Amino acid sequence: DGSELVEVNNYVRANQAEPNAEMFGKYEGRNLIVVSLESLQNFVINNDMNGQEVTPFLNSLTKDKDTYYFNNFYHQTGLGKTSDSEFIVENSLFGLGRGAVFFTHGGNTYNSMAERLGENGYFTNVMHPNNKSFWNRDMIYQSLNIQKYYDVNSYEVGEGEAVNWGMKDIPFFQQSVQHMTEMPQPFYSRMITLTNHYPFYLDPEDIMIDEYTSNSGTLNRYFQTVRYMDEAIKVFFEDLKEKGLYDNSIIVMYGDHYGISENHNKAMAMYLDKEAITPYDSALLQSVPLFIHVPGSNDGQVMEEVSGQIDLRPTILHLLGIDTSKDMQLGADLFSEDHEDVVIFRDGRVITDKVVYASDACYDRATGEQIDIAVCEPVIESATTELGYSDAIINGDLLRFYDSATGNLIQNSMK
Ligand code: GP9
Ligand code: MN
Repeated sequence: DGSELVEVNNYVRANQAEPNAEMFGKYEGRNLIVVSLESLQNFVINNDMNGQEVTPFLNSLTKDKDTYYFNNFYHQTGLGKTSDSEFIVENSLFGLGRGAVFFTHGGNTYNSMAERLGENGYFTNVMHPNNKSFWNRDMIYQSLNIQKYYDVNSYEVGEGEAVNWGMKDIPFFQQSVQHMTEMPQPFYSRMITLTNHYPFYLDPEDIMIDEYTSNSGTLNRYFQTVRYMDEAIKVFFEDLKEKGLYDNSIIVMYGDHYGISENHNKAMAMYLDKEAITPYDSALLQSVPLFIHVPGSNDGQVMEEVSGQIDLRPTILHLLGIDTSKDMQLGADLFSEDHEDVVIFRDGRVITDKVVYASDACYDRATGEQIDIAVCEPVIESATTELGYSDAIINGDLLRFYDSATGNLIQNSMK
């Protein structure tokens, strides 16, 4: 009810992170490209597989003068997989503990990142070569105020250009850049790749590295589809440059969720040279890479802040000079001094710079040793609070009663 909204609002206001004054608005007016990298986990970055580099292009970005690479960033998705990551990024709220919020609460009122950008003159769109109703996207994109969805009908999928779940990433990126040349600027395009999806098959002509050799065909092939996706991103950057879209854009790329589940722990342990994968290891393996690539910034760094997908909305909007101080967000700007080193998973696990809480046990972050559960109590409590508030907002459709322009609660909700 309304009193719940009052409580959530008080919590959000009290925990807000001040934007970094130097970064706020630094890239105002640029196009925004956000790329969801299917199933990409951080363990492949700057790593090799039987002596072969898995992600040469992304590795070069980790050392690039125009790229902030976050190596301690985590996905926070649940059963909604890709759609959960979309939801988290757009709203800076969690998905739900059961089912996919895209299906169950697609008709709610939201104050999405797309809505904010639209109010600020952006042409907002999503690009993804799948059927428009998959994950209920066509419905919820209306609630998220996304102006156009470039679904599979916006692409020409030629002979041999589809694998696994649909269109291959290279032609997808090429045709997407073509669409971008025809968009009004500034635009916000959120792109969702598809090739690096379970079961991770490729046509022979797209294979660039060998399979790994373990008892898991899934993990063995994963390196190959990741390698293909890396190539596709390289082609994407080249195309943006060629079409004159590169210099005036910000490109944010992140892994949407894990690709290798715990069913493949034995093979993962072998690859990572460990005896076994513990709950502590599993939690840390949920790290996905985040790249914030800002052409011309000359400020590229490796960022070690513990963080998650929920932090993207405020981070991005602040770079573009859009105020979020009235918004109902649970994440915090990654460039803010106030950003805390903590990430909460949808299933209640928590990682900070000091501890990992997983499987009802508390671990020392640095050593992986199990420690007294009392050390984890404060973070367990704040995880319960934040997940509870997020659920309250979604289950009660509470943003109906919130005027995000003024930060006022709408009186109806007080009855
Ligand atoms: C489907 C694509 C993959 O359109 O986003 O979905 P996933 O299975 O990863 O949630
Ligand atoms: Mn996905």
